[in-house]
Amino acid sequence: MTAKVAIVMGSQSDWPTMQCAAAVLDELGVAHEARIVSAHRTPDRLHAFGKGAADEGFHVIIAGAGGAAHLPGMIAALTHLPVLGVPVKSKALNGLDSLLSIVQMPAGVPTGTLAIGEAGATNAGILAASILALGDDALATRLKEYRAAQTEKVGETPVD
Ligand code: RP5
Repeated sequence: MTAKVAIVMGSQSDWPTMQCAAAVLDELGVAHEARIVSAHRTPDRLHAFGKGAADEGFHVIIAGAGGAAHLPGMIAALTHLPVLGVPVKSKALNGLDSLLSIVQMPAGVPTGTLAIGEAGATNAGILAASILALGDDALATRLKEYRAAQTEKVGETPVD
């Protein structure tokens, strides 16, 4: 299966967070590919990835970074594909820096911005699947089943 979702991250240290996106995509049966692309340490790789992502066959890009998190925005500057940004929790500021770096894009170059950390990575995976499901009925069915199973797990009363 050709990967339609790219999961890119600024550093190896982002992988434990970004694995949550990979995990939910696996659960939904969506092929994906993960790469390390640093806006600051590998700017040429960033440029090549952003310019070439559509030609590589990707339809959605999930980009996670922490601190001065320029990766999602720079990728969005280089491609027309939807970019979902995941603010990775930083050591110094707990990810607030990452969130603000990703969310405040100038008009005309959007990044969809998710929550800080693992919840954001999981939701980026689900959102990527939702986007692909617009043109994939079987995936839409799996997504509805995933949501129904999640609802099913919520008890009506708390247990000790
Ligand atoms: C960012 O700097 C990365 O996305 C990562 O979240 C953060 C720290 O990177 P390392 O110093 O752990 O490689 O570019």
